[in-house]
Amino acid sequence: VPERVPAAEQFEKAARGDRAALAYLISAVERGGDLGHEVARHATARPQHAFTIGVTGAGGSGKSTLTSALVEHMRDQGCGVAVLAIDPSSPITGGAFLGDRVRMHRHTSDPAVYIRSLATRGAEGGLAIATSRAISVLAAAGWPWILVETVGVGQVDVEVARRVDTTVVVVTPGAGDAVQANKAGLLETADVYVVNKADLPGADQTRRDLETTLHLAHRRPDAWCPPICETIATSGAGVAAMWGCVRSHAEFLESSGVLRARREQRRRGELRDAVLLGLRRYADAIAGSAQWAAIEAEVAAGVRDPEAAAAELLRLTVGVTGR
Ligand SMILES: Nc1nc2c(ncn2[C@@H]2O[C@H](COP(=O)(O)OP(=O)(O)OP(=O)(O)O)[C@@H](O)[C@H]2O)c(=O)[nH]1
Ligand SMILES: [Mg+2]
Repeated sequence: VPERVPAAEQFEKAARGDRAALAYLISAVERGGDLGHEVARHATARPQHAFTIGVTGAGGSGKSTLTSALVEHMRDQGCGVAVLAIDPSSPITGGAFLGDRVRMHRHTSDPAVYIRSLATRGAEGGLAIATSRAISVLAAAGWPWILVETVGVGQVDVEVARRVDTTVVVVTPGAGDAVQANKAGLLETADVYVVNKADLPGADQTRRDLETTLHLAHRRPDAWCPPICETIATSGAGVAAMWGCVRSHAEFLESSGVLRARREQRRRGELRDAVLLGLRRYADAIAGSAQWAAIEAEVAAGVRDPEAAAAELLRLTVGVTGR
């Protein structure tokens, strides 16, 4: 672990390719606290020119294999790329990440590839906020392309998936993935669909299911029509075409102004998250006060409406005069 040096200096080192400095900065924002906030402030102040791509889908759909194949393809194209593997499954052992590591191994000696996992669901504000901050650090350290692998079946994971510019949703043949992803609201988030494991039977049916879903869906306000790619991640087949789809979407975002709007929207969301987090902490801090205890006792006794009591507490403590 590098010693405590100012964040600005760590960023200079990280931008020159110092892996330890980069790891230190990401760990800092992952943990949060004063140092994490200092690092996040520096990251925001630095120039950032990264484009972020999320790869999401159900467990076992081939996201890691696909990400690895994509990294290989991007390297052939001369792109430097950082990979964030978001693994909420096991904060203790790192679970699936170890498996990912093995497949990613061939990239680890390449100075233009950086791979890192985030597993701390317990970090302040949760995984989605940690993801945004880690992305910001990577961008501020000069990484031009950032891939984020998430398991995208739960609501929280969909939240994480929304922290990127282009969202790639991976489904597999025959598993009812398309339906499942649709239920989770993931298909609405998708900018590019990938039917991975196209070597297995049922790939055509899955493509048709997706086309039907797309056809039935409301027209997107941004007028982008998400393409459907087929890949065999294990052999790399279809990965070049998929990269082409991602590039097309990136160009669309840029030329239409949607990129700017989306990023602004995302930052608004981050502000809201931070305010909510602050309010929650504040509420925890004052929960033991006499004022709180008195009102709480009335609510507990059933003589006072909880909502009205909450409004009163907010007015008295934060000065909020909501409903
Ligand atoms: N037949 C076939 N198998 C594949 C393909 N892509 C990945 N697999 C296999 O599917 C399994 C899961 O692949 P992963 O890349 O670990 O999937 P994942 O979505 O990252 O899994 P989690 O991170 O655990 O959610 C592995 O055994 C892969 O070798 C493919 O295109 N065809
Ligand atoms: Mg994986």
